[in-house]
Amino acid sequence: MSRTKLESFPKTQLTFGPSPIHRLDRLTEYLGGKVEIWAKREDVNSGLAYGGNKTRKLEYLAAEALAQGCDTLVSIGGVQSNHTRQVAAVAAKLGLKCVLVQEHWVDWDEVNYEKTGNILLSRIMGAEVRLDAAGFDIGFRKSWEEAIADVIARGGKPYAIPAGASDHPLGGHGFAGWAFEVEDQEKSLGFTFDNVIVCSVTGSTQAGMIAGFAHSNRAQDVLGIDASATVEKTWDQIKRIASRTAAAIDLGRELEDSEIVLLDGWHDGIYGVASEHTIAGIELVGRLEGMITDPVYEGKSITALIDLVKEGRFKDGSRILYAHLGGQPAINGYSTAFDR
Ligand code: 5PA
Repeated sequence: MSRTKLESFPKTQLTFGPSPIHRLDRLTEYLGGKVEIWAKREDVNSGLAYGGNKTRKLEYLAAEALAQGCDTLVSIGGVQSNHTRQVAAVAAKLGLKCVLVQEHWVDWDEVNYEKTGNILLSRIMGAEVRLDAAGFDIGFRKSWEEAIADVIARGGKPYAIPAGASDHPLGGHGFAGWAFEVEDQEKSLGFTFDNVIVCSVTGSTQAGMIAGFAHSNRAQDVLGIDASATVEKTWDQIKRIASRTAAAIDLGRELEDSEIVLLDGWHDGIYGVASEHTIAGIELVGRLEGMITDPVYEGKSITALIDLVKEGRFKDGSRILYAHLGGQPAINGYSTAFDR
């Protein structure tokens, strides 16, 4: 059975435990009250530098890094990557060194973009931050391979973590566990959610959920909201990681293409920049719920959720679970988006 198999993989505890689920009462009411909106909060899942979805994924990768005797975590992301900030926090917590390649994924011309938010936090936590001119791409990069080679040349033992901790044999495990955790929480709540809404870019968050929920044939109820604007690439990556994770935790069958649902209407045509519509969604949820979402990821997925409810995608009486994956520190680099 998948769950027992997942539990057999070593894990380093980095989160507080199960992340909380709560009802978004005022957003539910605002949207007519017929569809209930709930949130599961990865943005408050850990005490490590604001947590987020990567902290949960990294529980498995960190265990492997420690078992292999590695002394340096090496990873990559954009300048305002939440992932690299979480890698820096995990390295600090475990007493490891950290080298981060921060690429120019977003053309966002704000004075402090390369100084505030996530990158500032990574610097505070002692990571060696390397700025790189390369643009957005979720694939493997030369700069990352060079950073790994540099650690070896210095006599260190690197543990290589790809973008978003995604395209890695253990990348999907954290969110397969999330699916099982939701099923436990559903038992206490006394109902099951009809759909999950989740933002996707490098793919292992949704892929893990798919691998976990597939054991009870609910994978297709996970609605991925693409924020990469390279939708086919992200879909392929989700499929690959979901299949790999499903095999690793003994799902016992192949995944169907129909189980990987990635909606492409909310990426605003570009990674890392939000449209007026997305900014309005962020403000709406901030004003109704005091819940903060960012312009790169969660603002796009919460706006999708709002639009989908308004479009009548969910039948009356449905309960929708919004996976809040964190990402708030990046907002500090986007103040001008809210200057209206
Ligand atoms: C990120 C990713 P996946 O990459 O697993 O699909 O998750 C998408 C996502 N929400 C959703 C938030 C807040 C995220 O940070 N961030 C990346 C980063 O470098 O931070 C991997 C892209």
